[in-house]
Amino acid sequence: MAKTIPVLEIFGPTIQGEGMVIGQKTMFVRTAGCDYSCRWCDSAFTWDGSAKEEIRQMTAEEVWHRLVELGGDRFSHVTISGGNPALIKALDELISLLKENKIRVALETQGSRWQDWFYDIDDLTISPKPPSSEMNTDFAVLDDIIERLNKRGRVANVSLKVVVFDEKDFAYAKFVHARYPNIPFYLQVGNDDVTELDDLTLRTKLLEKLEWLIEKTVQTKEMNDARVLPQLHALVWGNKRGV
Ligand code: MET
Repeated sequence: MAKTIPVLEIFGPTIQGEGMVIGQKTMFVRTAGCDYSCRWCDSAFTWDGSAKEEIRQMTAEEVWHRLVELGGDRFSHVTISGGNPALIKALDELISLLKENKIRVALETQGSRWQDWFYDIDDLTISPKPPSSEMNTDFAVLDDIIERLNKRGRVANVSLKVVVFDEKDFAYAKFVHARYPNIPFYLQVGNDDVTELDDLTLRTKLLEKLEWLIEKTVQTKEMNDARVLPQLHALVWGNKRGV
């Protein structure tokens, strides 16, 4: 029997709003299930049980058919996010199928689990979580992940991204960047207001936080090679799901 993937949503084409390929036109596949429960998670429905009726166990072929049904020939890039997609070994078949169809594949994970298919991801964003998440980073696991990718010469396909809400998070970001100095490093403005429905209010708050994060970064010598980004999707569409 074909292996299945727990899928919560498939949508697009849209653009990637975050990280190393910000602005890239892409489709999204969001998997269910996470080993984390970040305090400010913007996709808590992937792990808190609130959307469990929406989870579909899908084969790689079924996911591909749905992507084509939605996107037709208007996409060449697919982003797999979650939840933590790195919990799902069975994603190997989907990744192979996408590549057979000349689709570039991006994936977002917190770096708490290794999968051999990490080697096949074109744009792999590893996003260890800072103190404000109330999660603890297992640096032995993260060291192992980065070492494997380094040994295979995957640096051009990988980035680290740390979301920053406050001073403690910024100190954590400095620590992570210094620990893996050869990996392209992104700082991202945190969104505290994942329930804010007024887009204008949200935009104003997020832009103020962006200004703060830029100021911190320009004043910090350890961040000379860092890139600071907002969540473009939050600025454009607010907290709406499926965009
Ligand atoms: N868990 C993944 C990450 O930390 C996917 C996005 S978080 C909702 O990057």
